Amino acid sequence: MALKFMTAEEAALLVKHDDNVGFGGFTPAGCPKVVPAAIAKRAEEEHAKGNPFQIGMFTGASTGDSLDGALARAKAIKFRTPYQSNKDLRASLNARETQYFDLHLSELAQNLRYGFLGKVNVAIVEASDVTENGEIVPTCGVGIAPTACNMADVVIVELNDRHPKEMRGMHDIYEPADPPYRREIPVYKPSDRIGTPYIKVDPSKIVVVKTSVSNDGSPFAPIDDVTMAIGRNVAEFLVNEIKAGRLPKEFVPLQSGVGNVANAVLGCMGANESIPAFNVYTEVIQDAVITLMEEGRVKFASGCSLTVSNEVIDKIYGNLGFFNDKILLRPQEISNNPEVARRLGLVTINTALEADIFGNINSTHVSGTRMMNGIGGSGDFTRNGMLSIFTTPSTAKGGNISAFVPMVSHLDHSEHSVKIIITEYGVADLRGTSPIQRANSIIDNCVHPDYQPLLREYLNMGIKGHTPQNLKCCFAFHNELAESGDMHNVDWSKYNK
Ligand code: 0RQ
Repeated sequence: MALKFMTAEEAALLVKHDDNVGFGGFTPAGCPKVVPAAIAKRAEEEHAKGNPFQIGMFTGASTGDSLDGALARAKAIKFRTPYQSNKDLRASLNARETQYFDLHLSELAQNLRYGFLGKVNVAIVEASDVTENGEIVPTCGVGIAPTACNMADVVIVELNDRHPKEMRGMHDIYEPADPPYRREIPVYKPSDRIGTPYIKVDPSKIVVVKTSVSNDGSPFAPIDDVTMAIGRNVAEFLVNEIKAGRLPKEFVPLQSGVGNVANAVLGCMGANESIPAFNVYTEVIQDAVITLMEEGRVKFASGCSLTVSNEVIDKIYGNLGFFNDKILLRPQEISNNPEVARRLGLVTINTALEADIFGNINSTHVSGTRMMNGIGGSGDFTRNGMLSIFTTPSTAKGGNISAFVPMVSHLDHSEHSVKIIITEYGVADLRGTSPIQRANSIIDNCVHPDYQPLLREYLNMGIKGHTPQNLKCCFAFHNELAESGDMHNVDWSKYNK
């Protein structure tokens, strides 16, 4: 059957006010661009006429500015889940104009199928190829695209010729059966293929919009001394774990979060000859992984997206013969799957916004109230990996904020899941330690020297019980930040009355 072709503006008319839309892609990689921008324009036109126009949004994770940014600025988002990182969207949800709920990334697709989140009316996905029998080959990010396409009444495909048809084979599309029929997910090593190289849908649901636009890129900031020191500390810690026999000498697959710290950690691991060439089983494959692959230090990378610079994506597409059997892109339900993370025994490395001295982590809420990005995949991996590591610079905002506080102002990862914390100063190994031992280890090894005396005083206030939290003082760091803009100014006597 012949496919239907449309312009982005015509396709945008297929989306109605109050529809729920599932978008393909993961981070800016592989997200649709021209149709969301056309929907945003349409929303502005409807609003100008006094008509309501808002959609519910399911995405893989964060997206590009032409998706989250454009729709947020057009005030076209009724609700949004999961992870986001766009400044205009962040402002909108912190103003509570957009209703946002944060989910573990592995859970979204199944929650959609279970019917927990309502209908998916329309799917909008980017593809490198689409065939008349309904085979859709994604581009450099998958996300929730398979589930969104299967559930939607209408599937709008942005066929983007920036991505070659020859990348067919780089994806492994698989949706597990739902309970009570689910079986094990048969991924036993990162390179295992368990699905198809395309998403298959009824071709009568498909409309195609031809495009030729690059991913919205966000180049990484240069790696500074603090980030580099964190990277070195992680690499040295892992070498010691291998030497001590707690990590197998063949090593285990690595998951690393997104951003500069992750890139620095990977760079330092690649440079450390005591770590054998390794596999990556993660959600976001970044530039550093591709460099290490070329150097023979990374053998295989399974992820949900190639979140790389446009320069690196061109390099991959220009040398598919080399990369095609070393990279596999999966739906986030599989890349982030708890069962697979536990089976493969991942070393997981994610970044905290703040941690408390007892080992609890806040990854999402600034001062307990303002949403930063969301939990993303950090919970999927932290809870289920073999060895979960959190990294953070010891301070933020020029030193006025200590990343370590008496009690986190919001909890994402509890003391029960967090095994190791690493800053530029060193490593706190929390395995097999009691709350007071954890606190001493974190203060001695990770906390910035400016804040060590204050936190030691906190521990020595004479509070009884298993975990010596002083409920009168535990948010003094946050209160002082709000009042004077500097956590250095904490004076315990002001609170401990
Ligand atoms: O502010 O942007 O104004 O400079 O937070 O901090 O140090 O640049 O670190 O970019 O790696 O982000 C936790 C947010 C860290 C991220 C978080 C301020 C700081 C700066 C950013 P500026 P950095 P990063 C894979 C796994 C959750 C999801 C996850 C994240 C800005 O890593 O979203 O792990 N993680 N996903 O100044 C106030 C504090 C602060 C603070 C830092 N305590 N209070 N502001 N900042 N600490 C990804 C996916 O799932 C897709």
